[in-house]
Amino acid sequence: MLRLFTQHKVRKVEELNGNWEFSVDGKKTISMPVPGCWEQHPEYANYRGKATYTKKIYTNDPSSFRLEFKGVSHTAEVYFDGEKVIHHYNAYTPFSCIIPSVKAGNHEIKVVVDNSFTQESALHIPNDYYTYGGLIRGVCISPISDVYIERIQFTPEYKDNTWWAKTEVFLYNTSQIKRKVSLDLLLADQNETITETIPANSRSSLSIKRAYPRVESWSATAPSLYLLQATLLEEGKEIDDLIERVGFRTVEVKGNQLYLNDEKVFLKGFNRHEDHGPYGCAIPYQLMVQDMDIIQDLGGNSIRTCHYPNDELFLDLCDERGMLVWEENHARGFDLEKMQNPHFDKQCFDCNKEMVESHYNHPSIIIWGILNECASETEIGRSKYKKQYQQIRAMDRSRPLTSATCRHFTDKCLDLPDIVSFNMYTGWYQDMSVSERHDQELAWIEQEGGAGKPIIVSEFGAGGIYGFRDRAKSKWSEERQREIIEANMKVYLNDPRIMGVYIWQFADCRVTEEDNWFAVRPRTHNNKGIVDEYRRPKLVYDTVKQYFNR
Ligand code: ADA
Repeated sequence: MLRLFTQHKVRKVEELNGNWEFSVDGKKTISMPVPGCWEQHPEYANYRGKATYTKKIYTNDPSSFRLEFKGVSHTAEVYFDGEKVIHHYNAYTPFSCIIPSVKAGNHEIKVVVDNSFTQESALHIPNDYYTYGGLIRGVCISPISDVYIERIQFTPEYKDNTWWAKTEVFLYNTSQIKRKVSLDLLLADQNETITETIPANSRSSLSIKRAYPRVESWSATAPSLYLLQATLLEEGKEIDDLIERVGFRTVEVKGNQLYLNDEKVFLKGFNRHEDHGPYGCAIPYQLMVQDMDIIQDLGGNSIRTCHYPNDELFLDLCDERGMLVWEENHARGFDLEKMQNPHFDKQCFDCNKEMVESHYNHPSIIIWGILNECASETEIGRSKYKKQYQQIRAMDRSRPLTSATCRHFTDKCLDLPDIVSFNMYTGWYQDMSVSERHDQELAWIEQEGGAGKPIIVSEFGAGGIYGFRDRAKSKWSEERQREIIEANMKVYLNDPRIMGVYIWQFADCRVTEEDNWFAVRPRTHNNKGIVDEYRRPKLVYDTVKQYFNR
């Protein structure tokens, strides 16, 4: 299952999930499930390097094919019948390629996957989360017309007491002749047809903007969703289609507050890594649902996809549950030296483009975030932040932008985002009064470019090792974790100057041994979860539930 709804009726899409051949050395071959992380196999639990996945397919009809990967961790070299068809870096964004003129018969797809830490990998580095290996999200293939729909972008707007929306459909004519096509759009029982002649070997976008007087809003409490069906025809024959699922909602910053459909929201959130015990980052759908159920049981209404774009399947679930999402690009804790890796800028820009283009239509995503705790205290860092904010704003003006900083009192970028967010570990990394430190932080934000903006405490928390109970409430005990988190929630949840909090973190997650992370992370895990990596609740669970449900 790639999505929670059917995306095609005309285009025949075959999912390639299931067993693939897997080999590290080219000699020994085993069967490996896709989606999945190779770390789930006892022999590869700690393997970091290259591996090859292979899948045989058969087609009756000669055609061009579109091959899509929802996520490969972290670098993919894809071959079709031995010929390289695409290279992709970054585990957390989907990518696809067109394979032209495939003959009928048997064919082979081979993916050389690499999760090594090398100079060429600027974003996947030893870190306080684990870079797994494998085809971690779904794969699909489909015969594709030489004129087809690449993607749809749906932007709702509320005007004159009714919902409107702009629908942009991006088409690609890969043939060598111009093509006269018509596009049928169906949304909420309202139909439109647009005709267009697309020049040879070129892209084109068609757009319409119209009112939808009878639709219901999408909101956290009533997340109404609608299927937007785009069908492409040539001489009356259906040649391609794409179905998106959309919601009518607006997100706006007004003064120092965030509004969803003109209603002020306070974000009671969790930072959630895609990591779940033996499954690694390839979380099965039913466990995604369990995470959602737990977060809603705790009274959470928002999830921050720390620190990378999430699986579309999970975002579909957030759309259905009315869960408000801060989705962010792939970055955690890059100092200036790491931000100056020669591959850094391009890998960030590629990630931002793929994140916004592939996730634009999710109504649940209300905030785009970038560059968690990177070198925003430097002029060079500032120029990189500024370029990335500009890049995302050029792609999407319908959502506010933010970035979680830890460069307290030195950050040079607070004037750039729409929302100011900061990470604070009072009581864990620094022992002082929560309210005093909080007042210091807000006073500094006020002076340094954040005045008048919405403010989010994007991370606060403490470590608690599941099962470690201690009368002395020493650090790492569940008792101390509960005590620190309660002291922080008491301050933040009663401060009208902030419009949201995200607890660090929802669940424990595996971290890398490299760069000595093991030395500061007992069990080689980040143990700040409210639940552990198997979703077993810690003492703090009921305290969080009590405060978030007040
Ligand atoms: C930082 C970082 C998180 C995590 C956290 C911690 O704020 O953004 O990814 O590493 O610290 O657990 O210390």
